[in-house]
Amino acid sequence: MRPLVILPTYDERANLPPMVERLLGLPDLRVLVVDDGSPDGTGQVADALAAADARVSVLHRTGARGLGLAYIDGMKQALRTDATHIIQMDADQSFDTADVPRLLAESAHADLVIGARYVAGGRVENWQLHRRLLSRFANAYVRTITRLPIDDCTSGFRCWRREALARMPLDRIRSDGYAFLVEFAWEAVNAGCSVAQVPITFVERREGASKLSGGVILESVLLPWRLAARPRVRRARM
Ligand SMILES: Nc1nc2c(ncn2[C@@H]2O[C@H](COP(=O)(O)OP(=O)(O)OP(=O)(O)O)[C@@H](O)[C@H]2O)c(=O)[nH]1
Ligand SMILES: [Mg+2]
Repeated sequence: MRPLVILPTYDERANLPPMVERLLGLPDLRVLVVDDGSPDGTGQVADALAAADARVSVLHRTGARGLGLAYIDGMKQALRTDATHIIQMDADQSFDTADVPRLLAESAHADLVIGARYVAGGRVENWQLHRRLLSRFANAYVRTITRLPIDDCTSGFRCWRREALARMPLDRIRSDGYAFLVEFAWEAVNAGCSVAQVPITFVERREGASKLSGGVILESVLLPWRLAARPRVRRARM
């Protein structure tokens, strides 16, 4: 098993070093940081981490920034390596690196494994009531409109089997932020990927600022309707 963790970063200079250090404590794991020219110098912090350890590499993006664009470029780069599993994870320490082995173990049974808050055993800590309600509502809203059979489709903690990710239409996924996560999950189900969820505990970030904006929310409100109207392919299961 040769897992690679993609960490998208925008102004995460305080969060990145401790996250990378913990990830490198896990066996056989490599890290790809995808930075979008963070004004706070996270890109240089990432370069220093890469210079200190060959298991870390950095993709410096230029041009339009965005979580979705960063992930697409990071995934393409990951697929050019010999990684067997590709893991998506926020770089803000909201997810516990100690859960990575649990997602990897479950990926023996599923093409896509989601670290999920809204399943039995899953938890959210330190989130203000309005963020909790927004996130729960968003998931119920998406499920109702798109019939996506996933309890936590806005979680940014996911593990892909390489073969499954390689078959995803990466250039077709255009949305950003939470909408990107929803659209990607929808495309995975539509492509016949098997999806599993493992319960995780999510902790609100302690360092740095959220990038959640009105635009991100509006895009997420509209996306499920676009997905509901999108033709379903229903290919054979992978
Ligand atoms: N490369 C890149 N990374 C981004 C961009 N926007 C957000 N990120 C990263 O994506 C991850 C999730 O972003 P957050 O700001 O934590 O968004 P969130 O989790 O929805 O918001 P919080 O609940 O406040 O944490 C973090 O690692 C961010 O640094 C971007 O435009 N480019
Ligand atoms: Mg976050």
